[in-house]
This record gives sequence, structure tokens and C-alpha cells, in this order.
Amino acid sequence: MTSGQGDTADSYTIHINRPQVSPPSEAHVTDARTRRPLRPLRRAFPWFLAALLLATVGLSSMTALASLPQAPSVGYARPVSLSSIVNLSLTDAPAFSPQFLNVPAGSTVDLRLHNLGQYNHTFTVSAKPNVRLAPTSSPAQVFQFFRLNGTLANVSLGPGNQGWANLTFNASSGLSSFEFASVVPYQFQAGMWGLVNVTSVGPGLRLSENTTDSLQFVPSVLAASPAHYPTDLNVLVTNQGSFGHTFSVAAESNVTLFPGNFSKYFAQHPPLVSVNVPSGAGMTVWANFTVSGPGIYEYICEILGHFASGMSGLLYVGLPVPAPPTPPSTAVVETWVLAGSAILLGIGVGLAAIASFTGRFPRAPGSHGGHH
Ligand SMILES: [Cu+2]
Repeated sequence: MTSGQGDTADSYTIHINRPQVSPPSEAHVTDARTRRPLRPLRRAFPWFLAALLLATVGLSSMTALASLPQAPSVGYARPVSLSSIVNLSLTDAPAFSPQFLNVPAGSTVDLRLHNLGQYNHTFTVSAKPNVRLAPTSSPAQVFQFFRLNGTLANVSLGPGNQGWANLTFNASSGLSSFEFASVVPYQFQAGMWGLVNVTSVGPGLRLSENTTDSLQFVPSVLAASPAHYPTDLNVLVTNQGSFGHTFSVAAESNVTLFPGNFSKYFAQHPPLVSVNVPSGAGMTVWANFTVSGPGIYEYICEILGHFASGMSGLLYVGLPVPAPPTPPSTAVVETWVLAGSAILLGIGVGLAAIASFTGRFPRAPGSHGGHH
């Protein structure tokens, strides 16, 4: 309280001029109450400001952390298994989950069916490969479709019921698709359909890839670790969007393609594989090819403009996928920024508390003892 000039001088003046008119302590307290409450905040203000600035830095670094680019997901190859049990749910959406099943040719898949809904549903699989139900089919036309093509399975499940469907696909049915649907009227029309996609057979490795309407391969990194070379790779490419694409793999490893030069390169070095991914969600195609040795093979979509928009990926064969670059650690900065903000804020609050305390009890610092 010794640093103040104006207020203190005024109060001293009042105090000295009118010592007996009113109780000095009362006059003083009133004076302090009317004038001093502004001072603790003013004194602590720089500390609050510093804490605010530091906190702003901390928040912006957290924002930077949240907006860091995500590392691409990696699709790893799996060996072809020749028998499997798959759970398939039937729901009131109405829908099948999963909607698309992938089964190796020459194998049996045991489907464990479960009706999770409160309505009847059927799991009815067409026996004729590569024939699709028209989306505009009426309920009568759905029945007609399965009557004409025959069924590999036709299981009707009441609410909550479970059942099995055992499907066997011989080697000759490889690389084909069989549609399944619920034949309960208007369930197919509402989206209750799916596909059994039969893969090729052989000792090769299976991979899954997807195409999207944002012109991306998802994942954009594929990895396979073959036990021997040459090796067969079977990539099931599923279209998640509506646009058509191609899945084209460079013939040579460790070659970087560019939107401006890939067609010339492909003319000189025909791609290991180039398949058309049919337009329409859920459409699939198998890309089966042989690689002669380890390396990084780039794959792209050849549709005009798609590669330039980022539609490419890397296939790592027999090589480890490098770890994504570690982002600069903002966590360390955050810790000291938060701690610093807390300390500065604490100092500000402390100063404000001390100042207001002394403001209410002006005698305490001993400045008035000298006057009395
Ligand atoms: Cu494309």
C-alpha cells in the first residue's frame, strides 16, 4: 500500500483534515471500499493477460495436433483359407450385415444366420453367377428371378431366429458373384440384398482394396509377404462409390508414375494387371496377377483425371511398410504451456486476493500507525 500515490494521498488528506469529525477507521474503510476495488484487478491484469496469451498458444498447438494428417491405412495380404464360418445378420433396416461376402473358390463357407429384427426375413442366394437383380424389380419380379435362376440357399427366419446356410463353391465358380436377397415383399427394394463374391483358387495371397467417389483407393497402401516367388496376388477391388475406375499395377517395382507419363510408360511396360472396377456401389472385380520378386509396386486408376486427383497407392511385396513419419510432438509444448498458464493465473489470482485483502484492511500494512 506504499506504492499508491493519488488514492493514498487523498485518504491521507481526509484523514488528517478531519480526524475528529467522523471515526477515522470508518471513513477509511468506506474510502477504500469505493476506490480500491479497481486496483487489485488492475494490478493482476498483466498476469491474467500473460496466462491468456500462453493458453492461446497451447490451444492453437492442440488444434495443430488435431489437424495432423492421418497415416494411410495398410491392407495386409491374407492366405486363402478353404473353409470358414461367417456370421451374417438379418436386420429390420432392412439389410444384410455384412452385405458382401468373399469366399475362395473350391471351398465351403458355413454361414451362421441370425435374424436380429422383429420381422420375417429370408436369405435367398441365386444359383446363377454374375446375374444381378434389377434395382427396380417388383416383389413379383424378385420371386421370378430366383425361380428362374434357382437358389444355392433359401432360408426363412422369423424374428430372433437363427439358422445355417452352407455354401460350397467349386473351382470353376471362381471369380464370379452370386446375388442374395430377402424375398419378403419390398425388403429387397429397401436395400436387403448382397453379393457372395467367389475368389480365385491357388496358393496366392488375397488382398482387399476399395475405390471411392472422392477418387481415392482405400487403403492406399497394400502389403504382402509371400513365402516364395513368383507369387500370385488376388486383389478384390470393391467400389464404394458410383464412379467407375481401374486398378492398374505398374509392371516394374520401384518405379514412380506421374499423371503426365503413366500412359506412355504403360505402353512400353504393360501393367501387371489392369481391371475395370464397375460403376455402382458394391460392384467388385478381382485383380489377379503375378509378381516376380520383392519391391514396391505403384498402382493407379487410369480414368482420365483420377490419378491426378490422388487416385494411386503403393503395394509393398516382401518389404516392410515404413512407419508413418512421426508428427512433431506438440504434447511437450502443451504441458509446459498449460503449467505456465496455471502458474501465471495463480499469481494473478494471488495478487488480486492480497490486494483486495489489504484494501479492506488499510491499517494492516502499518502505514496508518505512523499517522496516529
Ligand atoms: Cu478412378
